[in-house]
Amino acid sequence: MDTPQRVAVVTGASRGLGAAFARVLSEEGFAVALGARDVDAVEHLAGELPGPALPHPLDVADAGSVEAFRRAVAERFGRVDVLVNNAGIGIFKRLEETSAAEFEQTFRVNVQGAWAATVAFLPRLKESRGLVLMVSSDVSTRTFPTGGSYTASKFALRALSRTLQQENPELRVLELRPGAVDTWFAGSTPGAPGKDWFLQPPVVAEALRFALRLPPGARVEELVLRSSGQTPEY
Ligand code: NJP
Repeated sequence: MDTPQRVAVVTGASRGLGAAFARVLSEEGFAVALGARDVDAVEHLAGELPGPALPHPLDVADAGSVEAFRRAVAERFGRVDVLVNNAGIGIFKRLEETSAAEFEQTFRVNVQGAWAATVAFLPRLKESRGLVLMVSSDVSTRTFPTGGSYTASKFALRALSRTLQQENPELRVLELRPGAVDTWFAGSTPGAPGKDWFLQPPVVAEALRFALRLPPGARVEELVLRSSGQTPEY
């Protein structure tokens, strides 16, 4: 087992926001466990980070995969100080066009996946009085046509975040609520036409750096971060 450097765990670390959070954590001196289904991508990212990294397969919708990831992190690092529940998907269709399988998968990844990763690492997080970053959305309090399954999942993630904080006052639980970010989200491509005003992932990851650098005894519970090019809908 490596020496007890502070340790962070990132779900959905293979690209987009997850990779940007991992970079900030590594720059801030954390050893970083990188979980995603795309193992090649997390291995590549691990090679680029300035500090120790553990790339590992992870499907947050699969209980056995979450347990294998937890065990690998325990064996390699033995502690957890930060958990970034970032893995997420979005399927945007009217309610009557959304299939049961699509609805179920959205909740399995965005809600149950965040719950599963949280409870897996909770004992270590409580020991370290750690930080849990829930990557939620600016739509965790509002709805729009075709956003039914996705917004419902983020409303649920908001409820999970708040319950986690209430049940564990020693933790710092941050519900991060970004607006539109230029990633691969929902089948998109970074830099695609019409996305020039979107936030870039490294900008959003600065919110994590801010939370990490807060003095002990203070916590940010919720943070909405939108591009100045986005209409301010509340
Ligand atoms: O999207 P994308 P983002 N198990 O598609 C992983 C929220 N958000 O970075 O498994 C484990 O580039 C997937 O990895 P892989 C959004 O709801 C975004 O934008 O290898 N990991 C990849 O690394 C989500 O919670 C916007 O396919 C799984 C990552 O998730 C978070 O930001 C706005 C997985 C997705 O990368 C990151 O999304 C907003 C699974 N079963 C909130 N399924 C936005 N982009 O505009 C997927 O408000 N992943």
